[in-house]
Amino acid sequence: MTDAGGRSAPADADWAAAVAAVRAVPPAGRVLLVCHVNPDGDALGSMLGFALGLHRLGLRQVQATFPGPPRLSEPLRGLPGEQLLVPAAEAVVDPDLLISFDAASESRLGELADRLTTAGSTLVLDHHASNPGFGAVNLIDPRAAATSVLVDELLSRLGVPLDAEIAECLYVALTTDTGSFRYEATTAAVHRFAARLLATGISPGDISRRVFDTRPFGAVRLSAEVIGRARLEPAAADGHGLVWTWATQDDLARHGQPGYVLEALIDSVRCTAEADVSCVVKQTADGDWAVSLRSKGAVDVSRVAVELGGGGHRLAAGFTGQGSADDVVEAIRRELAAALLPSNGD
Ligand SMILES: [Mn+2]
Repeated sequence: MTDAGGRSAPADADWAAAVAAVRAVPPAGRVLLVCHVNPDGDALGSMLGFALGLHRLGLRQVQATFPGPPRLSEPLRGLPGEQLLVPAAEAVVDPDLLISFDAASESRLGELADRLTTAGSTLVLDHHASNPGFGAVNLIDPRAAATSVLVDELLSRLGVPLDAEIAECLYVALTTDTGSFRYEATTAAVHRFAARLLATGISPGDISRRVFDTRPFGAVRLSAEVIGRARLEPAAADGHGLVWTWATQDDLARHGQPGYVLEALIDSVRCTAEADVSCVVKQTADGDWAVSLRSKGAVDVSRVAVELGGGGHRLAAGFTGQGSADDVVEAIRRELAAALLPSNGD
């Protein structure tokens, strides 16, 4: 099974070019690591894990950053390498090398995208099939379960051994993007990678509890309210079904919660047996809607998201919507029929 886009795994020449790009940075050279806006576990963990790897190689001028406010959601705080993070406004303008992690397009780098033209060289590590390859060197593998899989390979080719600090970053990245080893990209190779990470001595129970299973009580109450208003439309998507719900800034304010607590809601909503497609529409601070889409295989939700200005993977995608929550869902309904995937054997 492959994602749309037709891009294949990096060739040996790409890996060699990436190794050469890193090796070309002198010890006093400046390296800027960037990841996508609102970093998730894969973006942040991949970036910080690689930042630590560069330190192990003797590079001292390493900055890591992401666009927007320099704030991490509570569950992602405290990762090893966090001390290398700087606010976007303080990121070096003309680094010798810029490396982008988990960002499917230049636009996902926000105000940091201009560094792609001012950096001496650029390297892109990603696993989104829709990535156009916006770096001078591109390591993009749509079949990789997480960007951290590519980070692991590049560190290995650079001769940087995994240690517990790097492993913690990469483990957070891997478990985030595989839904703790539940999604279809969870191959035997993913488990072998996880085994090598665990062999460094990291504690998966502690990490998972901190990253995935710790929320304020207000967030639990908020979840109940938002899930309680979910709607099921069995006829949508040509009878494959749609389940959706929405959350507003007022919901967050009433329960005193930050926006990140809404991220995990899609995992509860997508449990619905009667719907192939699930959707959570979240009002952002500037009045738009951040939309999360999931499919169980009948629909290519990345196609829906791309049509509506976003992107993602076949079974998990997102976009930014305008108007009312109803307007956003109506736009999704219209795109669903055109995004049906061929059924397997029935
Ligand atoms: Mn990712």
